[in-house]
Amino acid sequence: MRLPTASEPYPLSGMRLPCLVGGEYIRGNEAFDNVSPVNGRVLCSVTHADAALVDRAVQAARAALRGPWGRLSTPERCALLRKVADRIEQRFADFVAAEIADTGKTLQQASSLDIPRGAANFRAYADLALARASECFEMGTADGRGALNYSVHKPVGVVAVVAPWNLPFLLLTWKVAPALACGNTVVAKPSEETPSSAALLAEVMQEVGLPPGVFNLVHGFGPGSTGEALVSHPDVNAIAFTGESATGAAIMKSAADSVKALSFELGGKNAALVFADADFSAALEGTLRSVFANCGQVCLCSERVYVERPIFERFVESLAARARALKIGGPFEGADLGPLISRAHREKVLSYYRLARAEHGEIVCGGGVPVFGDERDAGAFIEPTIVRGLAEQARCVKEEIFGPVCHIAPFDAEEQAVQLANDTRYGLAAAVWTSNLQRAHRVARAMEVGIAWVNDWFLRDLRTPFGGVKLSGIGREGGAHSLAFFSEPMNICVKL
Ligand code: NAD
Ligand code: 6OD
Repeated sequence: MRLPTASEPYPLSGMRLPCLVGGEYIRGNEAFDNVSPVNGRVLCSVTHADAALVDRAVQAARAALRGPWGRLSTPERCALLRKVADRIEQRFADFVAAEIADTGKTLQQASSLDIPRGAANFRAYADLALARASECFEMGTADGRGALNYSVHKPVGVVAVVAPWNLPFLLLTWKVAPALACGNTVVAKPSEETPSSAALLAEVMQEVGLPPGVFNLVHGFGPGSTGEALVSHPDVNAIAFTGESATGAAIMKSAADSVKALSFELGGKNAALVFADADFSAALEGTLRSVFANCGQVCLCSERVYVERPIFERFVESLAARARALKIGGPFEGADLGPLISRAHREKVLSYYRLARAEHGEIVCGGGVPVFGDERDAGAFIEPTIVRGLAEQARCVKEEIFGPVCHIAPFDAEEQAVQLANDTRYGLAAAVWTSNLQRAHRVARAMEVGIAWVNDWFLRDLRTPFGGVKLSGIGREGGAHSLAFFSEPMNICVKL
């Protein structure tokens, strides 16, 4: 597939990005700027959806449930979703360019992970919805003739999809695809930081002929703005949200009055456990990736690394050497690490770098901001950072930072490693590095998380359950779990 080049303009450059409501593009007067985290320049402006426009979007979505979309068979719906995937691939370079313009992430990552996964999400859920079986139970009755119970899956109705900025297209489509596959209609709100790939998705939905109102897109902010208007709207039936745990709590409150179904994928403070018997270089490369991928802005990233004492010093030195060698730069520079999403987020991450020092941590590498001597100094770049020596109760060890940073500490025994990993209010993911097969199963199972990887990280099979425990989420998505969330099962009992 063709990739964009540095000299090509970003496809939405200078435009006013519209909302899509009932099949109509709306370019309102109220707008906000979309700013590049690479150099601080304004990329485009974005139509801000106020409460009235959100209401129109929800009403359009409700009306579409009763239109041609509601009468499509599952195979017909799934055929449309496959066309969406095909069209994303036909416009691959545009999507990649849009994603890297908004986020500054590397061309390599956007073209090998973010955009391919967007297309894959539509194909996977088309396949899964088609293959879904119904339950059927025969029962006895007093007259001896019996009865047959069978289930049908109906759509839940209007689904609000609220997405974050870190993997914008991957995470938006991860929810939009199963929602549509199950026959729902959608009002999607991408993060205000990353509107572009969602804007292109709206175009694709129009291009493949999705009936008006089936997919609606509203842009804007969260509290007191578009997001809150959407999640508190009485005619929204279900909310699929990915973002911070505190935002999840706020959305729960907004959704409570109308008792909406909720699926939440929230924050993490994930541990990596490296045992002395692990393949050293695999554990090193894997941990480098799990700490610094996407500039540390993946909910699954390891922010706490625990290493068995006999290899601790060697592991710290090697990880620090690899971190120092990471090339920081813009999307087209062959860099390993792009910028953070914004200057505001960089300030938050830097405040944790300062806090780590104040909490008596030792900065092993990084801890500051790179200086380029060019326009990138107006961006949101930051150094990859490793900290050691913090107390386990330090805020830097307890709170999600969401940047390219980890705390690294030694452990002496397996039970201690398990206890340290689980001593957190979050429970999303863990990575266990060991060559002892029994230990691998034992420790992975003991992790209080939704997803544990053994000798790898972020290896995804879309049929598997995905989500977190404790502050990291409510419910599971992925495979049959997504189909269950986005459907209402109904039992039909037929007396024979
Ligand atoms: P965020 O919670 O600030 O925002 C996410 C989305 O929610 C945005 O679209 C935002 O506009 C909207 N929003 C904010 N307040 C709202 C409100 N009161 N009502 C309705 N909508 C509201 O998250 P973020 O900063 O965009 O993303 C980073 C966070 O997301 C991190 O905490 C990360 O761990 C988490 N995350 C979790 C997963 C997962 O799968 N568990 C995946 C990716 C990111
Ligand atoms: O791979 C996925 O399906 C998924 N939801 C990843 C989430 C990554 C968090 O930043």
